Amino acid sequence: MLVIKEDRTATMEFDIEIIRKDFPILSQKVNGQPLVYLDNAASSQKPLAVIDAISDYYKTTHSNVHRGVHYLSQRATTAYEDTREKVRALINAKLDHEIIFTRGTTESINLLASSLGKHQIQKGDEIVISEMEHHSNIVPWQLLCEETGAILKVIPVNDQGEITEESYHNVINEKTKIVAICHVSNTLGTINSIASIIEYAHQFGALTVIDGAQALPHMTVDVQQLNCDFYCFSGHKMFGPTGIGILYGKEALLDALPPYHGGGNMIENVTFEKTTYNKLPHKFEAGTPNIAGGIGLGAAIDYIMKIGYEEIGKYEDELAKYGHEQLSAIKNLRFIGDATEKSAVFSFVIEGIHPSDLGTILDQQGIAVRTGHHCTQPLMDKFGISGTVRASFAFYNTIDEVDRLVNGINKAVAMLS
Ligand code: 7TS
Repeated sequence: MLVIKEDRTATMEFDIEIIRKDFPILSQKVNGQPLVYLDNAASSQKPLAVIDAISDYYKTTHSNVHRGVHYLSQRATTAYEDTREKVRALINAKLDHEIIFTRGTTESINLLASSLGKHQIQKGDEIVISEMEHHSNIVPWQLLCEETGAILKVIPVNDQGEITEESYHNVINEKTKIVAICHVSNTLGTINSIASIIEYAHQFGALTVIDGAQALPHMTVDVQQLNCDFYCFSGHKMFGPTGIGILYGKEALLDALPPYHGGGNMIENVTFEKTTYNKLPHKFEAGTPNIAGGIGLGAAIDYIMKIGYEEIGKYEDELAKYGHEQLSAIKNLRFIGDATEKSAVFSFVIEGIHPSDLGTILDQQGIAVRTGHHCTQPLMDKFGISGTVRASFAFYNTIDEVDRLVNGINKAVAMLS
């Protein structure tokens, strides 16, 4: 039953059959079997509401934004800017212009590394990341270190795939200028205690950059409560389109940063002698943006809010609990990452079986998992493996699909052993 409350929060008695009908891609067969899509950490599927919003935009509204006086341009601008407000409300930012549209988490972090680098980082400064970061929260900081002579410091994770307070405190000191950490690990599923990580970083005057790519699809994020300086995420992992993402930053910090890309829309006035820049958020949004992507992201946010994070969380917790129990019963299966606070992501290896062989046989049964290093090669090195099989769940997955996965693995093991 659907009950839309006025404040658009928790609204639906979670009916998985109704929800699955919203995602047309899920009802197809793959290799003769009903698709089981368990690659949500790489990218999640899109509800009709998102697909229709993009299609309707191109059918009725398309025009370039921000520049036109004519009807379509104003309509497109309004629709695009509505999403900025929806994102602000979603993450409880104070101001609309603290929300910068980017292409995704990767671009958001590169923007920061570039602009902070020009502005605030000097030789000998320290930038702290963790061992569980995605390559997109490693390489931009390495590039910055190469350019400036800053030093990259890494917080190790323990055998369960957690950052302990002690290991974190050991790498922070007065030289730390930036702490860049994921909210939720894409490989381990670990949910980091970012509120206390942020609080401790601030005691040393360091800026905090949170990679929230794997958080927004599953849980409420409140940037004011977290008190993070910057927070980054991608639309396509939260049921929205590819090619659109968000950089949130505190107003004063964004104001102080130099622009990232130069071009149209980001300027106030241009002469050959000197250019002055537009105000926030446009200063960081050069060129024609991904308008349809922005509008699609707005529809994805509406969709998430219609179900409510509370309902999503409760349902995914059940999936995770059942998945953990069932996978644990498979002989010779070893979880990579078994944190106490964990999302519905299972990375594992099975003794004597190569992850890609297992993934291929699962695919033959219509089950989509990801195999490999998941863009976390240093983490694979820490665990002494080259890759894992990763099954990552979303709220449209079912208990039945956990069973299909477990049966599929057992079948693969019988074939490969
Ligand atoms: N940070 C985390 C924690 C991620 O999981 C990813 C993508 C990114 C950053 C980069 O996001 P993008 O949208 O800019 O590409 N993670 C994955 C994954 O786990 N498998 O494929 C992409």
